[in-house]
Amino acid sequence: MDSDSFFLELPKVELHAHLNGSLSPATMLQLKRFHADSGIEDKTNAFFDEFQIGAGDSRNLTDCFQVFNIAHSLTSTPDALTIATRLTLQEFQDDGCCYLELRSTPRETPHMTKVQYIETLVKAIQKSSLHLTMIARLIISINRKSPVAEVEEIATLAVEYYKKHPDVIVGIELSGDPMAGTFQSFVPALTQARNAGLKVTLHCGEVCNPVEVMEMLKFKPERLGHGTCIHPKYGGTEETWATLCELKIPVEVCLTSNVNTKSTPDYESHHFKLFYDADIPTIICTDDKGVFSTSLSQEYQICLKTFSLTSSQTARLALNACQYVFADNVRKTLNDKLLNFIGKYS
Ligand code: 6MZ
Repeated sequence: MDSDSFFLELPKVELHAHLNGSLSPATMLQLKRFHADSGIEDKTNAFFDEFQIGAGDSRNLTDCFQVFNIAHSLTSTPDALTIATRLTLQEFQDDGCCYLELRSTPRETPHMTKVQYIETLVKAIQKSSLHLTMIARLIISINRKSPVAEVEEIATLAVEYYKKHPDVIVGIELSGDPMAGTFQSFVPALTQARNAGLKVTLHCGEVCNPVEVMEMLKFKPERLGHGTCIHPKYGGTEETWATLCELKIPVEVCLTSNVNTKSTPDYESHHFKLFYDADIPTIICTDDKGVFSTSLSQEYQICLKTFSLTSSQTARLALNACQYVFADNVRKTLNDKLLNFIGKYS
C-alpha cells in the first residue's frame, strides 16, 4: 500500500465536524444550482474562495465566524439542508471515514423552524444509513452567541429529539465565537441535556481564558474540542494543565483549523505533541473541512509527517478514537474494523 492510500484506507473516526463548515466547493455548487432551479432567492454573492480560509490567509479566528453566513444562506430550506447533509456524509465516507459524528446548530430561518431543522437532519442521516457503510450520528450544537433563553430552547429540543431518535442523536456541544457569552450561563442547559442522557463536548480553550477552562474541566464533559490554550506554554496555567492531565478528558484536535485561523503559529508548534506525550487521549478531526480545505485523511497525514509518527502509531490514533465515540453501541464494531485493518496492514 503506498503512503497516500494508507491514509485514505485507514478506517477513520470523525468526532468534530460542523456541518455548515464542512461544505465542499462541489456541495456549495450543487446547492447554488438547487436554489437557481427552485427559484429561491440566493443571497450569497460571495465567491467560494471567500468561504475558504487557507494557509496564510489574512483572516483570523474572529473573522472566521463571518464565513459561516455564506454556508448558512445555502442551507436555509429543509430541502437544501437535506442535500448539504447527504453530500457531506458521502464525502466523509469517500474519504475513508467509518464513523462520523456530525454537529450542527438548529437555526430558525424564513423557511424553517428549529424543530424542522433538527427533523431534517435526523431524516437525512437515517436515509443515508440505507446506502452508506459509514455510521453517522448527530450532535446538537449550541452557539455561544445565542441568548440564554434560546440556548435553553435548543437543549430542550435536543432532549426531546434524543428521546425520539436515540439511534441518531448522541450528544450536545458548545461552540461558536469563544469571545461571546460565558460558560456558566450555559451550564443549566448543558446539565439538563446531560441528565437526560446526552453526552457533552465543549469547545474549550480556543482562546486564552484559564478561568473558563477550569470551569469547563470541572464540568467534566465527555470530550473537549481544540484545547489550544490549556498548557502554560500556550496561554493556559499550571492548574489548567495539571487538571487536564489528571482527568485525561479526550480532546478533539483540529490541526489545520488551528493553523489557518492562527490560533497556533504552525503545525510544528501545535499542542497535539504535548497532549500526545502526556498521554491525553487525542482524536484527529477536521473541524470545518470546507472552510479549511482539508479532509480527515489529510489531517492524519499532516499529523504523521509533522510529528514523525510511524504508520502504526497513526493507525493506533484512529483505533483509540473508537473508545471516545458517543454511540456506545457501535464501539465494538468500529474497534474490530480498525483491528482488522491493522492486522492486514502489518
Ligand atoms: C467554534 C465553530 C468553529 O452549526 O451551522 N463553528 N465554533 N470554533 C470553530 N473553529 C474554527 N467552527 C465552526 O456549523 C457552523 C457553526 O459551527 C461553529 C460556529 O458556531 C458556526 O457558526 P453549523 O452547522
